[in-house]
Amino acid sequence: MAATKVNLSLDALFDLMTAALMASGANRENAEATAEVMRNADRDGCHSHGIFRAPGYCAALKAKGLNGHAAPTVIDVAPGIVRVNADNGGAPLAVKVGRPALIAKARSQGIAALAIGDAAHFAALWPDTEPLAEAGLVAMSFVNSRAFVAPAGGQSRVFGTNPMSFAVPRKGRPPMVWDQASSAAARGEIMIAARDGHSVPEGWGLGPDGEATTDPATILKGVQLPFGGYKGGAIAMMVEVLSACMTGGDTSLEAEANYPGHGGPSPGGHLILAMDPARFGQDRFLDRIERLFETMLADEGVRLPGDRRLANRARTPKDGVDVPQALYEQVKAIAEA
Ligand code: NDP
Ligand code: PYC
Repeated sequence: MAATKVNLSLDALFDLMTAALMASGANRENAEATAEVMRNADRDGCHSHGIFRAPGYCAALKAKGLNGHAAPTVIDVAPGIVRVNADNGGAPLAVKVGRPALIAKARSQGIAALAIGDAAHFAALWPDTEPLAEAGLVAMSFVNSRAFVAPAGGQSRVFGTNPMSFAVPRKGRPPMVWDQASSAAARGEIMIAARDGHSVPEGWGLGPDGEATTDPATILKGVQLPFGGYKGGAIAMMVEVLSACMTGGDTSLEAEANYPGHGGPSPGGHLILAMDPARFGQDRFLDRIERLFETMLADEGVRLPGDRRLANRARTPKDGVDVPQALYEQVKAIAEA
């Protein structure tokens, strides 16, 4: 039976999550930065990283596993590298604070990196890259989390679900942005399947006994698998190196070992790259991108990544977002406590 839903406007969703985060110990600046990213995830139809994550953020704040009064600082490390010391706060505020310096460096150097080693990332990644592409830059973002995923061929947890995002500016249109886990599925999708009593496709994970299973609760106790066998496994490893080892953040294994078990995010590594096509001398860049996409789309059955998200974005300001009643009551109770 389908769960009862409550329909919320985007503003009501934002206010509810901001109130819950503040009631859990965040100041307004930290709460609003995090609530904005969750609201935008639900707005765009990415429900595994919308209000679904609010109870986890609140639990981490209450347990002091996440600094709700974080004051991220920007450090100019090198001509092409900016670092944000995130003060063990949430990634959304750290990224927001570091973005202007990243854009300035990418424009002056052609390519630049933003390194964050002590922020808790519990969100979708496209909010990291989309604003950079809106500023005319090609962007990539990489983040690790706790150890949930086995290397290809293995059965032991080594990697996070290690997502990455890629964004390209377009001529007269919103940027093309893709954003995906390097596991066969985001953990959030498996958690939602377990909550709603659905099975999941084969290939998403193994049980604690190492046997393949389609039962989400068993996979959550066991291990997730990379997408596409050894190819996804290599990407998971690359994301681990770029996000954790290049920034000094915890690897997913270290994050797991240090995890206090509050159910929310743990600090880890996060790297964002930005490239300026103009500084690469590519004055026909936007036209060539359009030609590439036109050719792709001429093939029936092809769509661009991000198109589903943009369609939801056009719809939800009018239609609002449906939130499971139990989740709504949970977040409301936190906000009113
Ligand atoms: P999905 O598999 O749902 O989507 C991955 C990408 O593929 C999206 O850009 C999507 O675009 C695109 N896509 C889907 N179907 C098609 C198609 N038929 N043709 C072309 N493109 C397509 O994402 P995941 O489940 O892997 O990840 C969901 C979210 O979870 C992401 O936002 C990710 O950042 C987040 N996440 C966060 C983690 C963290 O540690 N913070 C860890 C893991 C995941 P569209 O959206 O338009 O469908
Ligand atoms: O959905 O895989 C996931 C995830 C991990 C950390 C945050 N989201």
